[in-house]
Amino acid sequence: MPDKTTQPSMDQFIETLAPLHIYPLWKQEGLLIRRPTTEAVPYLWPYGPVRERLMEAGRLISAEEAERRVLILKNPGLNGKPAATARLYAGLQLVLPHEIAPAHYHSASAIRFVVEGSGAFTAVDGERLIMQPGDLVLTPAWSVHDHGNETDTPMIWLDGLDLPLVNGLECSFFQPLDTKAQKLTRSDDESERQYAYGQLRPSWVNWTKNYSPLAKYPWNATERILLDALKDGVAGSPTDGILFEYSNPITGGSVLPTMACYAQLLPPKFHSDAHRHTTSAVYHVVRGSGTTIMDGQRIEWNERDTFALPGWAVHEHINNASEPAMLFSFTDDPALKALGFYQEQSENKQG
Ligand code: 1HN
Repeated sequence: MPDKTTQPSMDQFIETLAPLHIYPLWKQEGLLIRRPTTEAVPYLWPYGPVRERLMEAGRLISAEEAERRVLILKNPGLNGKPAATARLYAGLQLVLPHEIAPAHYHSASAIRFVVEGSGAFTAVDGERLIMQPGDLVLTPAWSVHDHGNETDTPMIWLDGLDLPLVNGLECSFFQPLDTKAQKLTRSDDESERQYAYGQLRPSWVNWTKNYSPLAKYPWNATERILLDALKDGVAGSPTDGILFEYSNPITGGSVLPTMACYAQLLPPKFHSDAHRHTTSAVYHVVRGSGTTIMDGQRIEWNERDTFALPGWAVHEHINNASEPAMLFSFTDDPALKALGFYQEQSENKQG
């Protein structure tokens, strides 16, 4: 038996550890957590007031001066961190007529979902992608990209990046180019003509990159697929309705290694089952209006609003209208799935 009189107390013992930067595991809190917890909260950014501030920013600073004229959608639970969920960044970007946003590249991956305007472009690795509302544009990790608007109308899109994840992993690199606009090496929308229809693959290309070779997913094709499924009366998924994933035409998998994108149609009078998954998501309302209940909180959404679904939050979607509703979303599914951290659970309805 140890001699209690000469034995130091536990508190005294722990005090002696600090100078050595060691600590007893049996006293450590918050290390092994029973289930996912997040500081992020369910939250909606209504389009009207955000758009108003974005246009005001347009009067205060040029796209070139700002490099990117963006209002970041900051989740109010994340203490000012530039993130919509713990692992996803979102922002709304404005490019006014005859502006450019200069070329750069980074190790973070990005997606753009066009909200308004018509005909401005993003150039990605030598290819200009001419953008229309609802188009999805990829700027994968390390790809050189710049934006330009040679039209007479403002262009606004939603940016989605994996930056909180990349920064959390301490793997961020960023490099501006010496020239403002990159050299174009391909025809405008070339990848769309080669890949967007999904039935044929250019035989001369040996695509080995870990992201989709299709840089732009045009809305007209996406919308047709959603509406045809509705017309066909497909049931879709009980938790998500008619949900399609934007896919890499080479692998059939996600468009980017860290983020997946989805187009979703909620049929009229649809009330989904509730579920939760470890992945977090940012939703953007393309058409219609409805309600998403997240951890018991009802979020009412309308066209062009954006909302955040924190990881592991129980959620269900409701469309009470007589018209279909359409949602775009991006998530961190592929990152979590690659690491074996994807978990899903069905739950009882909350409302
Ligand atoms: C970025 O490169 C863009 O290229 C937009 O439009 C937003 C936010 C953080 C880091 C890089 C863009 C960004 C970004």
